Amino acid sequence: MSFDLIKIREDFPILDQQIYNRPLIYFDNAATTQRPRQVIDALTRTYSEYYGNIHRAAHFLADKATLAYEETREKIRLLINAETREQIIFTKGTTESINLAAFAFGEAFIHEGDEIIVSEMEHHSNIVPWQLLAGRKGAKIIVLPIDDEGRLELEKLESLISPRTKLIAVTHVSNVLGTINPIKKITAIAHSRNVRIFVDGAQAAAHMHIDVQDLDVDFYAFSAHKMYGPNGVGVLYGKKELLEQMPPYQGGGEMISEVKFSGTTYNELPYKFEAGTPNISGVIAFGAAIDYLGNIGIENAAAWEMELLTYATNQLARIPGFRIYGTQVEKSGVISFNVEGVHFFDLGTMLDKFGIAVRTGHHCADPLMEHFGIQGTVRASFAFYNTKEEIDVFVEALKKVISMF
Ligand code: 7TS
Repeated sequence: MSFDLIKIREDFPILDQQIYNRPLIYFDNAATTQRPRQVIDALTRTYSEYYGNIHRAAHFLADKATLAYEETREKIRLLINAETREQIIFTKGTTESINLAAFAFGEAFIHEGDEIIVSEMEHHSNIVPWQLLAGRKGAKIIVLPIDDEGRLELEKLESLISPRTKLIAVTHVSNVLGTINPIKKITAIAHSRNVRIFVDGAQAAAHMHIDVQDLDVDFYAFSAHKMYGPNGVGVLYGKKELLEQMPPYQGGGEMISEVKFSGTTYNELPYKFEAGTPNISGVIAFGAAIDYLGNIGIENAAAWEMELLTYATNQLARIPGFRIYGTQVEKSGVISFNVEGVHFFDLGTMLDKFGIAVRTGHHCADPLMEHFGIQGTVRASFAFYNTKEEIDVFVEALKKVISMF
C-alpha cells in the first residue's frame, strides 16, 4: 500500500469517536462517505472569507466565489476527461442529474412508442425518472435482466434493442452487488444501433478513474457526497450536441439570456441547466475533495479497497449460512449479505450496538431484491480509510450476533 493509513484517518475527524463505548467502524460508505478536514475547512473558509452570489455581481466577494466555483468545474472536467467545461452541469446530486437528463432528453428526443432500456440492478433513482418520462410521453421501459451472480445478461442486450429504442440507462457500479459493469462494451453495442447511453456513476466516481471520452458515454452522473465531498452537490456530464438540443429543466435566474413576455431566450451551456442560486460553498468544497482524492491517488484508494474486499469476503464466506449477493469478479468494495435464520434488520441493529455502521434494507433497489426473492440485505461498504483491523472486529461481532439467534 502506497499511502499512510494512520495519517489518512487523522484527516477524518468523525472517524475518531466511540459509539456505545466502542470505536466507530464506518462501513456505510456506499450510502455516503465521510469528509476530510480539508473539505470541512474549505466550506468554513468559503463562508468566512469569500462568500457571495456567483456569476452576477461585480464585487470582490462575488468575483472570488465565482472563480472558486468555476475552478471546481474545471477540476471535474479534468477528473472525468470531459471535452469542455460547458458539459459539466452542477446539480444537487445524482438523483437530480438523472431527473434533469430524463426530463430534458425526453422532451427533445422521446416520442410515443419509443423504448428505454433500464437494467434490473438499478437504484430507484435510475428507474423512476425514466418511468415518469415514459408515462409523460407514452414510451415503454424495457428491462435488461441480470443473472444470479449479479452480472448483466449482456448477450440479451442486442435482442432487446429495437428500432424504437432511444436510450439505455445503466449503472457503472451496483450499490448492492458491487458489480462493475462493462460500460465501454455496452456503449459500443448501443452506439452501433444508434441508441444513446446514460450512465449512473454514483458508486463509481470515487473508486475508479473515469474517462468519459474513452467510455464514449452520452451522459454520466455522480454525487459529491459519495466522493468525500459535501452533500447537496452533484454533476451531470453530457455530450455537447445532445445538451445543446435539450430544453431547460428548470426556469429561473442564471439560465436565461433575455427574458421578455413576448418570449425568453436561454443562456449558453452549462448555465442553461443551472437555474437559481446553486450550492456555492458545496461546489467550492467539492473542489477540495477532488484535490484530496487526487493526492491519495484514486488507483491507490481502489487497490486498498480491493484488498479490504478480498480480506473480508474470505473471512465472511466461512460463516455457516452466510450468503453474499454479487459474486462477480469485477466488483467494488461492497458486500451485501444475509445469514440464514437471522433477519437483516436484526443483524444491522445489533452490529450498531458494537459501534459498526452498516446499511440494511432494500437499498433503493426493489427490482434487484425481487430478482433474488428477498426483502433486503445487510450491506458493508468500504472506503480507503477503512482497515483490516476493523474488518476483524466486524467479523467477530457478526459471529457473536449470529450466536445470539
Ligand atoms: N445511483 C446509485 C447507484 C446510488 O447508489 C445512489 C445512492 C444514487 C443513484 C442516488 O444518489 P443521490 O446522491 O442522489 O442520493 N445510493 C445510496 C445507497 O446505496 N444507500 O444510500 C444511498
